[in-house]
Amino acid sequence: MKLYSIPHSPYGARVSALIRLKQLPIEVLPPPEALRTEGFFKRFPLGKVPILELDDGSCLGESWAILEYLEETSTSSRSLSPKDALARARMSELARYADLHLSPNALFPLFRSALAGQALGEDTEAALRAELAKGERLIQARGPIAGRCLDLGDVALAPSILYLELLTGGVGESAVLCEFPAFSAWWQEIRNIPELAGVLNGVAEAFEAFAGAKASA
Ligand SMILES: N[C@@H](CCC(=O)N[C@@H](CS)C(=O)NCC(=O)O)C(=O)O
Repeated sequence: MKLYSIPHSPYGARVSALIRLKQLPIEVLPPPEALRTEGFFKRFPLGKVPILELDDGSCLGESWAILEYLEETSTSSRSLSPKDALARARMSELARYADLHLSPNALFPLFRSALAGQALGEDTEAALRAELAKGERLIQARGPIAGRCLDLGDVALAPSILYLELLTGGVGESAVLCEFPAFSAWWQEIRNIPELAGVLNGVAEAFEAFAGAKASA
């Protein structure tokens, strides 16, 4: 199998992290067609990376679908999905928080402000805190990673928090995240997991290059 992604993609980073955590023999490559071209859309109907190309040549898009597929089908001894149905539902809840709450309501506006070189407006700051407060409650309910198993929910959320840091200029921990103790402690645990730290550091470097290129364009 192959994973097509771009180096600064937070969604691709989720899958790269899973590949490392489970030591899967999947090569991570740039997409074989340029993004947003007719050829890309023809081959990959959703028009986004990451894309997992299976051994029979068929393709699967959407990072969460890819994570679940790899988790279910790989023979790795490391499980990232709890056996208990409620714990599994809470894992998906965290991923959906990242995709349906934190990203659209807070990170995307932050991304637009940061790339335009604008200071954060009051609305953007308020939305960011409101979304982090939601995450704080979810993370508190799940408890520290040390007391349970790292799961796909943690893996899905981690790149979003990296982006929060990059976009708010934090190093190690952004000032705004410090206001949320359970979230902050979770982030420190994530940063201490070598496979995750390796992937996140790679995304941070790629983002700096991407943002630098945008700024000088
Ligand atoms: N919901 C999708 C989001 C994927 C996504 O937005 N990918 C971005 C890169 S981070 C992309 O492909 N952008 C290219 C474009 O929009 O043309 C997922 O979870 O995989």
